[in-house]
Amino acid sequence: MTRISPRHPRYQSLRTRARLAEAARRGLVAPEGLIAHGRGEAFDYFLGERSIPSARRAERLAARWLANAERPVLSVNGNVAALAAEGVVRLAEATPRLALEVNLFHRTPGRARAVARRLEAAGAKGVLGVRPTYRIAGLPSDRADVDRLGIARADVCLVPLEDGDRAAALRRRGIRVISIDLNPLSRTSETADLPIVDELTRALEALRTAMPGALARRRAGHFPPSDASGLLASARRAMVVGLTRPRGPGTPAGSRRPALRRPAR
Ligand code: PTJ
Repeated sequence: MTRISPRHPRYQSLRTRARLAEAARRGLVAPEGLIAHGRGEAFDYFLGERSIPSARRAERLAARWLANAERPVLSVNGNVAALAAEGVVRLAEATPRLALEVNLFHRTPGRARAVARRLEAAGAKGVLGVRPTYRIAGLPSDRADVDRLGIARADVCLVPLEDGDRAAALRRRGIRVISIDLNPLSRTSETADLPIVDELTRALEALRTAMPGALARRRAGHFPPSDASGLLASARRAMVVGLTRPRGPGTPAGSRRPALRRPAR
């Protein structure tokens, strides 16, 4: 792996890139996953690489939906396994009934096994979807291949870094879709019942943190309404602000920016 100095101002971001590139070389991440990551990074930059208040609200509500669900499923692809296998497992441990299912856009049997192995190495048990047992009708991509005991019968599905077609197909089956996607303009974000516009690892950690409170208030089968279009509008506004606020050179994207000042007379 490339050596990266911890003193580099973009150390964390470079390390994440290096980890994904290595995972792509090993076949866990699809080559297209590197492109998807670059797109996500750009949107996160606009947000200041932090969770905005509307994302926090969406995460608290999503924790309630997952807690109240009877058959919740978290769908895991190559990028998610490479970036956040531990975060996925911590959330599954905190959430009763939450099943983990491998679901790939660029599916090969080898990649499906690699994703499951990565989750198992992080402590996951009973990972579904390695050998799909059901096909979602009307969905042309490999994402249609799912597990009869998982996504096929889910009532709530958490879909990080997803594509819009599958989110729409899940909704047609009556499944409530929670997305995690930094792009508020993506078809996935626009299709989801509850879009979380936040970075994957931050979102998983926020869901886990909110889970004990959500479980304490559990009402099975109750899904408080979400304001999906309001959440997306807030994210778009936050990005516009992020793009127009001045930043000093070398300022980390998430740090406090100088307040706008009147020009000196
Ligand atoms: O492993 P596979 O075969 O299932 O393929 C996975 C990818 C990600 C390649 C596949 O699902 C894909 O092509 O996804 P898209 O259509 O590029 O969408 C991915 C979305 O995730 C984009 O809108 C990105 O902005 C967003 N994204 C990327 N990285 C992150 C992210 N959102 C949150 N956190 C991230 N770290």
